[in-house]
Amino acid sequence: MTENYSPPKVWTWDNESGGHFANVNRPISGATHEKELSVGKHPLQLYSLATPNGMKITIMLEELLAMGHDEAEYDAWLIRIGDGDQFSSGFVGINPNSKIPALIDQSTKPHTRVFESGAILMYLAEKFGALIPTDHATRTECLNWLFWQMGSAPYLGGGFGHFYAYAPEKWEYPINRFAMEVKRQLDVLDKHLENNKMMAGKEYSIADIAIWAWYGQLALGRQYEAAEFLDVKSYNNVQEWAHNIDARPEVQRGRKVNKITGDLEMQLHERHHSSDFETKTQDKRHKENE
Ligand SMILES: N[C@@H](CCC(=O)N[C@@H](CS)C(=O)NCC(=O)O)C(=O)O
Repeated sequence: MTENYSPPKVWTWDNESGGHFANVNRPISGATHEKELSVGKHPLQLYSLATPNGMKITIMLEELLAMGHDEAEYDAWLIRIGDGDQFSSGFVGINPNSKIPALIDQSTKPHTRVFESGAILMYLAEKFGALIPTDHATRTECLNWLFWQMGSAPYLGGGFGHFYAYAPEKWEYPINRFAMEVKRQLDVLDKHLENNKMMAGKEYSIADIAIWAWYGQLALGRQYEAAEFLDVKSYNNVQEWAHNIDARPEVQRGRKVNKITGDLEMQLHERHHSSDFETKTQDKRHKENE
């Protein structure tokens, strides 16, 4: 970024703009290469990576399975977005927007494709009649917060996270602007959670799963190494809610699926069977290869 930049009349694509993800970002959509997606035997086929958006879905699926919904059995295939897997012809066929997560439900005829993490959470909640309140008023409150998350997190990830952690240099203006907004959002959550145990009231729901994946993890110090900068510990109600959700075994399992960074015992690159958590995390794989 140059000082005193004045935009040209017509924007043109500068391949060398720098920063994380510059190699996969393009101003055009569509496939860059022909490649079919792998398909497993379970009803649900998930194509994803354990980013906050990806982990919402694996947490939801682990919650559904723990409740006894066997039809929520899933194969989780790894999409390495840093390598451009989201631009394969197969992936673009199920999500023309080339972003993880994307899901195929093979139990319907014809198969159903679902993309956008909020839409996937709603699809699964409605399909199984779980983790979404049934009375209209509480359901509406759940959807208020689910859509709040979908609209708000781009300021956290694409705004604050990008400029604080990923941009080629630290620029004060965007960091200030997005830090202010993220702190305002944390305050919105903190005030709501003062009088509500969970986002939609008393019961844990898809709104909690969606918001926890972004803001809960931020509060727990797992995002952008920004815990001190944003003083996340000062949001006491968010802290309590985030720790409560983090303690759920289903959340702990869901966090591991399609994870390719961090501690080896937390990384389950692909999940095809519930026993994979015991036998196929990367620490076990490394031991096998020793
Ligand atoms: N609104 C979408 C956002 C999905 C999204 O941004 N996914 C990112 C990873 S968290 C991605 O796939 N990025 C790849 C790319 O931009 O090429 C959702 O919630 O599903």
